[in-house]
Amino acid sequence: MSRPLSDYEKRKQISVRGLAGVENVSDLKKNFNRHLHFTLVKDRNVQYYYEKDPKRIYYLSLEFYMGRTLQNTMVNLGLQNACDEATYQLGLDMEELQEIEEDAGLGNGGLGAPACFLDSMATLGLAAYGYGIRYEFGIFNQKISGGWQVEEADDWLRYGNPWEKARPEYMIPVHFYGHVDHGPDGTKWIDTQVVLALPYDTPVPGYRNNTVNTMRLWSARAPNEFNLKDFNVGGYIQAVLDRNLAENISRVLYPNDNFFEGKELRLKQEYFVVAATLQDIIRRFKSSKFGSRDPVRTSFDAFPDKVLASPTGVTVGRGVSQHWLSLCQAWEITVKTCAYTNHTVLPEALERWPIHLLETLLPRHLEIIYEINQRFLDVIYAMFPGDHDRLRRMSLVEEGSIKRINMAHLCIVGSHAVNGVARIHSDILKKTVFKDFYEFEPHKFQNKTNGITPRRWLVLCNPGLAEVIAERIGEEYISDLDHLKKLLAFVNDEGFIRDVAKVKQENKLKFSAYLEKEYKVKINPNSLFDVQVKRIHEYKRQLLNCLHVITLYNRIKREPNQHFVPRTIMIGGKAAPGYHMAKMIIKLITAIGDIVNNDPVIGDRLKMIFLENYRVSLAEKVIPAADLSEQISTAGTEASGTGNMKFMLNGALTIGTMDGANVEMAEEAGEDNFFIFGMRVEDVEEMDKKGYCAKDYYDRIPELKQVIDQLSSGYFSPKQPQLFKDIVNMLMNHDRFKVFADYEAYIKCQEDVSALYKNTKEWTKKVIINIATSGKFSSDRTIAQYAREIWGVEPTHHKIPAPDDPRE
Ligand code: GLG
Repeated sequence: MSRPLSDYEKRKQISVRGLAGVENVSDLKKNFNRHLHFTLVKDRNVQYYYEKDPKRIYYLSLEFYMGRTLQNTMVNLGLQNACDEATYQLGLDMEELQEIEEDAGLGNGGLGAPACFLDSMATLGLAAYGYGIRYEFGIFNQKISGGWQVEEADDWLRYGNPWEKARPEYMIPVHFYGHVDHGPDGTKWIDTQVVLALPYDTPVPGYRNNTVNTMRLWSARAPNEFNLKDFNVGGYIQAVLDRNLAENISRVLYPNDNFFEGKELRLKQEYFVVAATLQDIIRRFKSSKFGSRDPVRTSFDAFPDKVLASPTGVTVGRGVSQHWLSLCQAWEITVKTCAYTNHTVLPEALERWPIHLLETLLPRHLEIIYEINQRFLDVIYAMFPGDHDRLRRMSLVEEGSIKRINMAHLCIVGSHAVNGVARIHSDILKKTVFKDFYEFEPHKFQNKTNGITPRRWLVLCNPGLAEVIAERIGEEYISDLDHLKKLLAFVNDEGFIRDVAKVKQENKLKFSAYLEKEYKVKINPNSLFDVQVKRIHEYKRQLLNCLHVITLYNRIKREPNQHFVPRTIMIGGKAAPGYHMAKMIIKLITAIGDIVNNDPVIGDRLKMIFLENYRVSLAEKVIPAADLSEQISTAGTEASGTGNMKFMLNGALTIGTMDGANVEMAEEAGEDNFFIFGMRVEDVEEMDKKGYCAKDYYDRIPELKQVIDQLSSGYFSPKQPQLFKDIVNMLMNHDRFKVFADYEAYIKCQEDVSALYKNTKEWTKKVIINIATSGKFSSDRTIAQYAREIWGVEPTHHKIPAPDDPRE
């Protein structure tokens, strides 16, 4: 008796008889692979990395300010022209389509750096992963109403997100609360509440190298049994509703820039991303050739050779008990694996978590932190016997009315490398903020000056400029920005000067048309476009800019028949919703605009515009149109800045203080091609010792006095004369950022700007020199340095075969 046919065999018989139609095995195989690759995004890179098993780079960040993805994808895949043409033939307008996409606003501003880094890591062929949180609501949308900022929720996922792919198969549990049991068979963290971390993957394509990396963002999900354990009648509905509580973890981005708000939900977010990511990393490590799936026998010795995590926070904990390592071993691996990048020195921005929050949320971790601190301080004490003050300064635990954990200290102790983000910033870390730590372990301290990706910040946003550059030096500069140096040969080339000036003029016209269409404001496209776009913060000194605008206004009013170089000052940026002074600054900017823009004596010689809802997609429009870039923070306060670099690359000249990356930008361009003014860090330190007295400047400088008196008397707020008293009071009596001290130098420097602007040719020459010397500020250079000097990997530049390559 023959065995019954299997279903497969039956189907095969049917298909042999031709009943199954046109099935073609090779087509199906192809479609299956395409589906795997394009729909399920099971990328061959994953396979590639699995086979080669290179050292993986894990870039952890609470913020990935990505902006839009469509055009970036087309640029990096080399599809832009084809897509333009195809949509055109279909009767569609590509630019219109692009405008429909929502910005992925999962960041606060300055920290656009992580987004640029993902692009560069893929372009350099590194096996890198971005890990963060998939906030359901990104940075709020800013509306201006009656001159005030109003926040609106950023419901960016409302219409879905075509770029992401959920990966429920890699869901990971994260534990919170509970308590610690020091029982006879070891220490256990028990009775915890579990939240699931559901990963969403977004592809990160490199620039024309067929590499696609992954950005994995975690979303919080309540487990099915959430709060259901002891429900009674009626409890069930409540338990289901309460699932929201757990899922709130990934609900919303905290909208602070350079400010620490010690909220429990924020601590949960930080632990959530780190705990989920670490488990994911360890899972990947164990499924590699070096790991073993059997936890008892897993050797973690190779872990630091295969894994590098670059977090802005550090955690340890469950790994220890789950994976059979001693605390000593675990700590050694942690230090070898982690590298810490610091992004600010402002004390109010550094995280110091109250002990009581950690005690309830992460009791076992707090114990381990105490243990780490004890062992660390023992070493310090052995090195500096009797130096109790040093112990107090360096301790991870700060005593005081509220006991706190200093997270920066924990990061330094827990990493093998610590870096700042511009040379001056890294120096300040060594000299002041982390001085004791530098004395203890000088070898850990490094600098990695920030950079930006030339793909988004030139090719994508300024195609006109990219084109005239390519006409002279070819396209190599797009993946090796140092090639821009070749443009120095064209500084006196009449044709090139004309082309560069023409592109700028076209960008200005385009932006003017955009402002008129979207915001109904008319500006003079022949005026000098003077732009300050960044978060609104006292240290960035938008107020200094305001004082200049009012000074210009007063000068025109005083001598209306004099010649003035027409200017349009544009300021844009979001204020943290709880930051009163920043919100007042926005109101002041709009109030000055109301007076200046409507004064018939002024005409179109001076305009002050507030750019509403500044975000990545608006930056892509305004930066290529700018003549002058304002980078005017008090020396020593802006760690690096990255907007400054975007302007330089797009042919704006910079007016700036010797702060952050400005210092290196001026060095590259030559100080003659840069408008530098104001106090240096040393001057600021001097002044701090002597004491800063705003009133001295007010008394001594008549134009400054006039401006301040106008603000106090309600000249710019006639209906509410008292409106700006808080600002005046701050400037006069407790200005941490010493606006008046730089006023005179700033005004003088702005006069130089206007004088040069009259001579288009000389201006454009300096523009060309700036573009030509901006190569250092490519994030490709930044990432190559991180790779070689901290992460211990070599950029490859390799190009892997394309998915439908016949060789595959
Ligand atoms: C910080 C700093 C910036 C820096 C950025 C990226 O304030 O100066 O460029 O990080 O390193 N909060 C920020 O934006």
